Amino acid sequence: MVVLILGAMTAQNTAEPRYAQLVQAAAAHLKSHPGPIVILAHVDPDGDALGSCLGLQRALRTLGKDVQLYMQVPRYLTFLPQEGEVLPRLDVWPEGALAAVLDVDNTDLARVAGADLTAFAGPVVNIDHHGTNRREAAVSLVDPSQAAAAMMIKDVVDALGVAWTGEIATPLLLGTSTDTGSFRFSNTTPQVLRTAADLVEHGANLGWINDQMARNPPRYYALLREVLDQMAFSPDGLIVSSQVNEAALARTGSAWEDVEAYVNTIRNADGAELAVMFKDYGERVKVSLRSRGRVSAQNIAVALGGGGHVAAAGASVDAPYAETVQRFEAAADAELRRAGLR
Ligand SMILES: [Mn+2]
Repeated sequence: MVVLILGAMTAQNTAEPRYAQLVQAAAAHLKSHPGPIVILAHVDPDGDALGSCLGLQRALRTLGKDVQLYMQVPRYLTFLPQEGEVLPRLDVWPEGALAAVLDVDNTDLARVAGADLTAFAGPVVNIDHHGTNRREAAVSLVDPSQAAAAMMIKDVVDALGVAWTGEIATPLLLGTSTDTGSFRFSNTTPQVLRTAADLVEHGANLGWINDQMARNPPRYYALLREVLDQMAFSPDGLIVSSQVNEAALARTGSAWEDVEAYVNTIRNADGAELAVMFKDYGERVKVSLRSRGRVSAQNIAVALGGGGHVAAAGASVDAPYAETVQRFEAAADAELRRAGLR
């Protein structure tokens, strides 16, 4: 009994300094680097990617550092950076640069956006929370137990000794919030809430973040009306579906990227284990799948020639709408039977 407790304590005591040491090493590398610092994240950047990059850039700039951040900011996050803070793409690496690669697995260089990292021979500081990260950078601050990369940047900013401002804390709170589903997902650990509390204490504006994130243009509601009009349940209520086609986009002034949000909206329907959105391009149909966890969206997507995760997956089917629906229903029925729900 005593041995077990001591063993647990020892494991904890050796794990904690390791993370703290890596935070210090990352901060020391960034602080002592004499040349420009280029900050990059992953393709299709999310709130954690942008929030982490912006928080680190602002912190390093208060130290007088030459920092450049390259990213294609998605439309729904354009409220966060100031004008000129984020540049679209780096073409030529500046002399003596250091690359800070955030929220992206450094082993998958193709997933690094904003610049060609394969053409870069300088030092890389990688700060990330993906379990597949092989820690191959000059400094790899990697901790898969962290819910958001932004939480790790918060620790690095503390280690840099930068005086906290709301401008630094707010993007880090946004990253922590978006990677935890606004503090609703099961990864919302006590540490997440402590980090968030610290950031609010440092001046982060949670109300402003939520207000900005909740802003929908009029076309969102116009397309929502179309989505709800097409919303349907399978006879047993286990599958909820909707569909959008080119005509619906034209009627509402929407683009295909605007359709992404709605599969999560219909997924909230009580009793439905699976939500599916059909994006009807005419000659082919994109199928977006969301599961509440009992059925595998991935299995259905794979059966349709696509892929993804258990909770979220998708496929592009080279067939007209009616045929795609038939194929989907066969694949979904097989998966619901496998899961013991039919
Ligand atoms: Mn992340």
